[in-house]
Amino acid sequence: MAAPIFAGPVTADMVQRGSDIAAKWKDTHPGYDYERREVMIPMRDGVKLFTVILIPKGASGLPILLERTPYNAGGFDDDKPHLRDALRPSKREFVDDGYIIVNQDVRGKHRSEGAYVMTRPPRGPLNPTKTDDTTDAYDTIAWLVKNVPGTNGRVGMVGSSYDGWAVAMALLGPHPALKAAVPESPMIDGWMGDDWYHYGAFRQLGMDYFSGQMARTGSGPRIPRPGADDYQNFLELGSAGAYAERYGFDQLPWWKRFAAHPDYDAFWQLQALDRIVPQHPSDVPTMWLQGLWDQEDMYGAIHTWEALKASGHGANNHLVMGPWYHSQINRAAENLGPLKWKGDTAADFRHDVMLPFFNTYLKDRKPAQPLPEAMIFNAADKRWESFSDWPIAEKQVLKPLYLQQDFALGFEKPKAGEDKYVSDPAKPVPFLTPPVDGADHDRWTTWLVQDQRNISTRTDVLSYQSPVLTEEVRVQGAPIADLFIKTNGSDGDFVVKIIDVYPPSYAEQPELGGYQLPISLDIFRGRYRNSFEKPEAFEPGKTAEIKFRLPTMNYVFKPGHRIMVQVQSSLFPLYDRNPQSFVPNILFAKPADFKPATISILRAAPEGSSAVLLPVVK
Ligand code: PG9
Repeated sequence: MAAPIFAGPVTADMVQRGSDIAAKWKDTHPGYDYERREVMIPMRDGVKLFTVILIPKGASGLPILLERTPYNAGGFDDDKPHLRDALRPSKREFVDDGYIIVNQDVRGKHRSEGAYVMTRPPRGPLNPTKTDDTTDAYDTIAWLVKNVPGTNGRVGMVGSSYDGWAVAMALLGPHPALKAAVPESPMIDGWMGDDWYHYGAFRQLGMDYFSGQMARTGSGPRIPRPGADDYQNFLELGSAGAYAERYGFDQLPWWKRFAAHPDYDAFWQLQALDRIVPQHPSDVPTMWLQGLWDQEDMYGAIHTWEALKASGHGANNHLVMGPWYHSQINRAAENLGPLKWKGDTAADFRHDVMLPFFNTYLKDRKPAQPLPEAMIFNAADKRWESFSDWPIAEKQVLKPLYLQQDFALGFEKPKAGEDKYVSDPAKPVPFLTPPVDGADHDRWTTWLVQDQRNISTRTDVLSYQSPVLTEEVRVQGAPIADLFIKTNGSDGDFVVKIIDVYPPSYAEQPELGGYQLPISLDIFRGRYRNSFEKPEAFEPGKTAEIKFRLPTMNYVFKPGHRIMVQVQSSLFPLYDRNPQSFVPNILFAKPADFKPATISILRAAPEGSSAVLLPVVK
């Protein structure tokens, strides 16, 4: 017999007739050492931006540290009673020292109102509205100094990458309360050498960013992958345009603008901040900071700083280059891949240099040492070096290191001769050993220090090597790749790498024996060799010069090591394949356009000798 159902009295309080969701929940934060305010700050056009303000309890006379971001200003732990635990570790030094921390969503992202535009160009021909991220930063700072309790009325701005771009934008017309700024790895010129292209070669692995950022106001999806290996996924789909079409990118207005401008035309030039910032130089003390192996924004900080210095604004602008991958300044940095440093180079730098830099202008506290013009890590000696005039022009010569017969490398000019390889778009050179997973953070952030032995024996990679060094070769500055080539294709890419080859056995760190460590590398799309705006086909059989600047080095090739230079024609699938036959827009190259090409590197030609011009110092 079934047990009787208990049928005691049902009282009214047992029954929920509405919803179990609180009518109006108010956080109670017992024991918190800070107050969290969420406000909508009105901009001059009435649009309101979502802003999180974190005020230490009892704040009085504290400066504000502001970061503007498209990456969800409110998206950090708020269940931690101590502010230093709630925030990213990179803000800890500032919390400990006494700062009010403010994060804001840029227009149209996450909880901010308004329309989102990808790295919205400054007001002008590309942005006919009355607002941009200069005015939004200005209006935000004006509101903060008026409305936030406990401040001393001074604001500093910080942020990496997109957020670093937002700092650079604020500097185009800063509010008077903005007293110091640190753009970290800022995205500055998306065509020349930051996120989207490098010298015209498209970084197609970044396409997930397009959907992630612009499919929704919040976070968007990653592009679905048919297989686990992005080398195969991208190869099978053909061109970046075919990839975009398959995954519905025509829904993204940005993709349409982007894809219509593969060349360095007005669309790119009018948003290149290394051109624009020096036209509107500010008096705000600014530290332009980036990583020496920054796999995303290697170009922006140093080029903007150099342009400011060249136009006479070096006095309030400083350059910092750390031994870091992209944004590693905000993470632990005891090592970069297999390269080990003495201590946490990021935390130490933030504590010993960046915080004192802000404190100088936001708290009138004199630093122990004034910040030099440039501070650049020397990864060979594993220490920071300070420069009062970078690069040390009078001590530096650009010394050609020639590609020589039998794949030797040396400072003596070679005799005529050439080395050939077949670049086959059906078998592009991988930038990372496959399988490649574009979402693998560890491999992505360290690919620039990956051992190049993985590809140096390929027949389509030319590896030139110096004898074992008997004396150190010290380099400080930006090297230049200068190749004289012939190809039977009508287009082609050129990758040049400067590599430190470790001794075959290396007792200090045995796993580095024979390691081929890239110190500086980049890719150049050959059609832009004469003009970035007007691409030109190669003429088969005619010598062409491919000359481009490589990333800056502050390094010592030590006795016992060798210097290597590698030349190849693809870095796949990070960069899209060059079809090697000239088409109007490589993004939309058709399968039949992709053709193998035989490429000759002329060691010496009447026009010149192929070399890497090294910034050697005595
Ligand atoms: N490198 C990223 C990015 C910046 C700007 C535009 C697109 C991408 C970033 O880390 O924010």
